[in-house]
Amino acid sequence: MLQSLSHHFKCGSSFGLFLSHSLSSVSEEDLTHFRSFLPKSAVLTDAEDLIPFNEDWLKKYHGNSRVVLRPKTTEHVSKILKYCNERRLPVVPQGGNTCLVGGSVPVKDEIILSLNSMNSIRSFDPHAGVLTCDAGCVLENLEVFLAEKDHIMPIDLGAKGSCHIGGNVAANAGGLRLLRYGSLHGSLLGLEVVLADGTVLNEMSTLRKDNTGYDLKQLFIGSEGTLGVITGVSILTPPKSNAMNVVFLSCDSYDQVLRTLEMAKKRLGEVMSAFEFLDDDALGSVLGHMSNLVCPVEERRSFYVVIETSGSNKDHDEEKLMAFLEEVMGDGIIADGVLAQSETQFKDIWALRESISESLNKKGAVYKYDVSLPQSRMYDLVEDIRKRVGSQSLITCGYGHIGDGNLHLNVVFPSFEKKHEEILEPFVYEWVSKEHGSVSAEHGIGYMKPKVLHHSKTWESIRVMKTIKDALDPNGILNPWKVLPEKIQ
Ligand code: FAD
Ligand code: 2HG
Ligand code: ZN
Repeated sequence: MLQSLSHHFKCGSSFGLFLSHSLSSVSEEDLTHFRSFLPKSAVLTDAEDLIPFNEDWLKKYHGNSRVVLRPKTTEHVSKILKYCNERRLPVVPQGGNTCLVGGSVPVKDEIILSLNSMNSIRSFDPHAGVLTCDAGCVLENLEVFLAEKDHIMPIDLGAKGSCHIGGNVAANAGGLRLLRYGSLHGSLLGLEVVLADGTVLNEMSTLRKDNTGYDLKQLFIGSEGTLGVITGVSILTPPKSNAMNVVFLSCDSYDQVLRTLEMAKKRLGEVMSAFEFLDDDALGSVLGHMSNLVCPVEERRSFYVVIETSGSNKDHDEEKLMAFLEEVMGDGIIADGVLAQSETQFKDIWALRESISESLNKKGAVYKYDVSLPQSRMYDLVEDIRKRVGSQSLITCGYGHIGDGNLHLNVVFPSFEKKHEEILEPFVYEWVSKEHGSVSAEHGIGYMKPKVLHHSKTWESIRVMKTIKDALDPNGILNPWKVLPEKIQ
């Protein structure tokens, strides 16, 4: 029998006052109501069934929800939210649950609203390259669909087999192709969003240009489920490139990685579609985890770079790439390098880069810091953390989207413990703040970082964010305790 409880939490207002939202817990009557309009399979209450929804990918955050709702239509979502808003029932929207900052799981016993039954492709316009689909479509499925139409998704990431396009939008995920195709703020053309009170906001434009009033969809990109539930997405997809190349290079110092980047920007310019780096600890972790992969270069070095080119003319691109490789190798910037000679090699090189997270997750409790920094200072943070942590961590490594100024610092301990966290935080955030970087480059704020949001945003900006949150979700039912800090100055 479910008990009706009442949670109270405080939220700051622009005047330094604290408003208290009173939230309820799900009762038997609520479940009966949900079952009255949702199919039987759309209301999960069995404890076993709930486990994967209550736990995040890192196994760092654990919620205690007693019900997962799996709506099949936008109308279902609207009815659920209208009811929850009236009953003050808190709701966590959930996509593929691959969030790395604890945003996709409940903090307490919030209702989990899973979008995984809303996964239809709505339309594809081959002339404009515009795809419209439900928010619960898995990213990889969209890629497969588009491949047949000679198009690609403008976003790609290691979690593509599980993450939803709606989750990508809600997180404003960056990933491996941002360097070429820009952020979702540019490629997203429209959204369908259900607001906290059940209102369906139809912003499903397929137009590239539309300056009529405020561009409301932008508000929901990166809002992490706190402003509305995304149910539909309209996105601009680029044509598939005829010529794709990938190279794996090794370097002895971080300075050489930077010089390679500088050279690649000059020499590969318009054909470069990704520039990623990893250190030898990151590579060692993947090689230890994926027995089918080998180090592409003969000798292990301190750093590696993955560069991808995509263009329309194979000969032209290869000529450019070879000239670039000769230059960086001739100048001694690169120690060794491999150009993928087959589709398999191409995939294997990308698998090395994309599997780093998964391999580290298998080793222990991973503390992740996803930061934007001036490229010249990026690896100093990894070195400083190595010194600070000493032999206490199992692995400390750095990798990421260096072409976009985005470092992933990962520190692995045997378990999640306060004493480990205290070695790393607030040190990392203060370090990043001093360099005028961002404490979250692409993974968002979630439940992990509301307290450190002020390191990258002014209190004036945070107060405006709170004003927007209060306007769209006055009862605070959408993803409570996420993104905005409890106390606002
Ligand atoms: P979830 O994890 O389910 O949710 C993410 C957030 O969005 C939560 O706050 C949730 O409440 C909210 N949300 C989800 N769906 C909706 C919706 N329909 N409406 C409103 N709110 C919603 N991120 C990057 O930026 N770049 C990367 O390269 C990258 N690589 C990754 C690799 C791995 C192996 C993993 C595990 C994660 C990676 N991530 C990366 C992190 C993560 O942001 C992405 O995987 C993805 O964008 C999350 O999508 P999801 O569907 O799993 O969303
Ligand atoms: C990546 O770029 C992802 O591989 C995950 O953003 C980074 O796990 C991480 O820290
Ligand atoms: Zn990343």
